[in-house]
Amino acid sequence: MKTRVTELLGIEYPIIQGGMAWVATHELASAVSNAGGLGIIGAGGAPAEWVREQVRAAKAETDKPFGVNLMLLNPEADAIAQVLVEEGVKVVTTGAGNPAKYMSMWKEAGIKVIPVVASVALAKLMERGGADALVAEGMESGGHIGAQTTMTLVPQVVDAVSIPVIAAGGIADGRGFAASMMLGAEAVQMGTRFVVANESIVHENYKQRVIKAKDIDSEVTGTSTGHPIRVIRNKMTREYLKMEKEGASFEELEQLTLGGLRKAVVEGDVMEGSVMAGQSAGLVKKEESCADIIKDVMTQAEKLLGR
Ligand code: TUI
Repeated sequence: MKTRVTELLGIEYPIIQGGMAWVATHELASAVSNAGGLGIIGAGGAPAEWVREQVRAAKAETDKPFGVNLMLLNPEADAIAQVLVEEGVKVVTTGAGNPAKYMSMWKEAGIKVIPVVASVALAKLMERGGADALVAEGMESGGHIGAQTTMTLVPQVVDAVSIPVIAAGGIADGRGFAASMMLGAEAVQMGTRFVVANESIVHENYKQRVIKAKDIDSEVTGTSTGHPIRVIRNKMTREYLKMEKEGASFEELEQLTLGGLRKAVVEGDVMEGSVMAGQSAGLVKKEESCADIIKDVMTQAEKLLGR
């Protein structure tokens, strides 16, 4: 399936993998790229030198294009932005902020820049700043989220810009893919479905928690602190939401989630850790290879779209 996004990135299928902190390592990114999508290494809150090593490892594992996601709240964001240029990374996505200050440096280096946006305002700003495409991410996504849903955000962003738009948030199968195309998107970004991939290095407990998740198991912490984070319900979220209701301070709430993603991904503590996942967790049924995930999504989507 050819779109402006497959042409821009030189990939076979218009599927990109979310740049998930702790989860999106070179193992996952190279597997998605080798399967014909765009794999992405998630810098998350990691140091710049970790990102450099990850990029080098991915280069050794695939000849296909892959990208890196720079999470803009990372204290080493400036250094990472530089590492991406030094290592010749071809595609960069950004999250949780406005990447304007890095844009000219990346464009001069020939990097394709794809900011993740959660509003029409930032989408327009990014197009004016030279972005090559955008990921429009609805609040169905896991992790740090905006306020709009995918169903309403994607067509509004599509109407507001002329660069290609990639839909994200709540997409985990061919139906979500086909719906995204109907909304005017030219690719999708999926995170949660790839969390449970064979090649994903997350703890088995994390994968099983995503697979077992029902529709109503998705919660948002941090609404009161201005950092809304979508996770799967557990002991931590029950305590967090109770304390939030009782008017706990920012510091008290932060204490509950500090290091929580690492605890869940690395240690497999899915009761007290932060099990970040999108609302699509309820659609994710089994662990399989990245190649099988992409094949399944594309087969179902092509049938629905009549191609
Ligand atoms: O970035 C994400 N999702 C994430 S980042 C993350 S790591 C983290 N962990 C703990 C606390 C905070 C972050 C986990 N999940 N998605 C992309 C995304 N970007 N969603 C929403 C936004 C966004 C929100 C506001 C982008 C820009 C923005 O404002 C820009 C401005 O104008 O400053």
